[in-house]
Amino acid sequence: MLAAMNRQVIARTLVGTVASFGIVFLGIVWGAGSGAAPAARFPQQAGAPIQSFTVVQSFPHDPSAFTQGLVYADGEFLESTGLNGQSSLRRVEIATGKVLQRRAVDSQYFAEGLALVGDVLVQLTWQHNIGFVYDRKTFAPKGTFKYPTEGWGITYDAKGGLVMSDGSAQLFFLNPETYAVTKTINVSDAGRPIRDLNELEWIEGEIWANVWQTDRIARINPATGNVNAWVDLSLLWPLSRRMPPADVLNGIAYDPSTKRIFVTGKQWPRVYEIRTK
Ligand SMILES: [Ca+2]
Repeated sequence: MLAAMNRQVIARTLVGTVASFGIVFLGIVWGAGSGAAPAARFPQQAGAPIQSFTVVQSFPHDPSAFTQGLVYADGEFLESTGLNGQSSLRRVEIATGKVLQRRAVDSQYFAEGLALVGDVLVQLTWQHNIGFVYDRKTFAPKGTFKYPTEGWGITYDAKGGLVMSDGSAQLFFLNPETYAVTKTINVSDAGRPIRDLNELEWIEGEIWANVWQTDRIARINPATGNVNAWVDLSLLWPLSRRMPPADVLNGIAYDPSTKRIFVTGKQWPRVYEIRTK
């Protein structure tokens, strides 16, 4: 009787142990594959299709660059980096990652997204409600503008206009001369708001957005805010292999003349040219 009870206890304990390991194992798989995002961030059952990718090629990237904005222009990258005391505006040689031109941002500011609007560069700050405008060629300051929200990402193209994110599920369309808000859209997938929209890029009429703390990019319909598709980049540089100080995936740039898409992350040592599939 005692022996039988013991066997039962042992069996229960074993089942419990196996179950615990199972949960831990699932947790590891989930963490590695999803960017450790809370499940609530993404509709897992209904929602937009999830796309995979291939890497066409990759390039060196300054591993100290806490990338907050990435723009392609005239065969080079323009980049905004964050962190207080390390924030900067840069022009970067794509093939080598060499910083060709750099302007430091005052250490009181934490720089965020970057957009090229004609002859000027527009750079956001995180919590100071101020945007900086620079001459595209010289990086000389040309003015500032205010906004009431946090500043996260910003992108511009002549057709789609100037669009900014603030970490919420909302995107703000700005007048590219006055920076006044002209329209907002709410981003959702299958009716669920997609928060933490970060670095942005206009790509072929869609707004692509990094979702903070995830390895996914939302491809957003600018008219409705609906997510057309997700690009799952969790296998690009899996979290399990990512060592500090490398932080989250952030930074999307597009070369419309060759249809090349570039992505990187905060303090990542590479920039990747990717193709979705
Ligand atoms: Ca961008």
